[in-house]
Amino acid sequence: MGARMDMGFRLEQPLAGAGFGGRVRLEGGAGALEVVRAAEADPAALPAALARCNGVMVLAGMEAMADDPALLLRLSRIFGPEVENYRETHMAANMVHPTVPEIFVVSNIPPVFRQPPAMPEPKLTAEGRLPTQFPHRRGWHTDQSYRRPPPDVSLFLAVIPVPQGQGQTLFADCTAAYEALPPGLKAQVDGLEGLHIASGAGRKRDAVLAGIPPRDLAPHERAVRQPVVRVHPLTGKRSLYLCEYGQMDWLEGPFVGLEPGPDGAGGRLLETLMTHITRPEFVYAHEWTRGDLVVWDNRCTVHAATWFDAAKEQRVMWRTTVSGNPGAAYAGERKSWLVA
Ligand SMILES: O=C(O)CCC(=O)C(=O)O
Ligand SMILES: [Fe+2]
Repeated sequence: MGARMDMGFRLEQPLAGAGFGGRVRLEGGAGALEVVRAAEADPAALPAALARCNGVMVLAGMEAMADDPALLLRLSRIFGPEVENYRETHMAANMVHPTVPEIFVVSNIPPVFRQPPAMPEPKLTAEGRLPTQFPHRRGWHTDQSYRRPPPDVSLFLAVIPVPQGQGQTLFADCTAAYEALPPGLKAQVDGLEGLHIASGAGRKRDAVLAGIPPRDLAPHERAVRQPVVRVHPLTGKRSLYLCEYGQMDWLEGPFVGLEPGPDGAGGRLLETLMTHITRPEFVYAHEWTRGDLVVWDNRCTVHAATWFDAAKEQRVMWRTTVSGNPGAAYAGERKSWLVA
């Protein structure tokens, strides 16, 4: 289905092979500069399109951003008032773009050297497909959910993608997943809070299972409570807000008030919910082409990276993170993650 929007943007929904998401094109086949200018002339258009397609939007043909990274920054500002400056937030310097500190570089080559996730075991599903459902697929998360307030939107540009068939990014629609919950589970998650924490804090599931003694955490590193059901500030829709093994507190959580730990009732509930969220009908797998820009809404989707052959292939992706409109649940809060 195609729908004409203002300023010559056209939104085609849903994304190929998925039940949600959309592709946005500027009529006339123009490149990144024209897209940025059109977006700035009508700043509500692209955020409205993102909301309309439940939080994942693809803009192809943005390769000019790789030569002019300021264009990515300008487009990011359309999605919210604050674009994170990774130098100011003390991200390791090798992961930050040298001249545009709002760009976080996800890459397996120098100076970043970030390795892809492991290949799932087994490599394919019983039907011979790319595994996407948790727990066969691991690594599902929403960006920086260990912060209060958490960020709203991420933009991810393929500067140097790997060949298709590997290095995909997977997305799941947490709004549709919430709506499809059986009534009993829906009642159980309403009002429930998750305990989110960065994986480096030593409380991910693997660390707890391995019996690694917990270390003392500074206030800005501690787990934060997040509502399991969030209300989107633009659409009013409810969606599930959760991560799995790497970004929840598996020592004291993953849920407030439920039996903690990997074998507790809370852990079992989290596994049930993540398995539900990542059911095939809620998932989209993006195969990257150079110049693709994918915009996702961290308030109502989760995503996961996939394996690629890092011994053979080079992958360079640029991410920006936009915040400032987390919704009424966070009104007036100071940032939990700033060093006091
Ligand atoms: O590398 C990918 O495909 C996804 C990386 C990711 O999760 C992120 O940058 O937020
Ligand atoms: Fe991410």
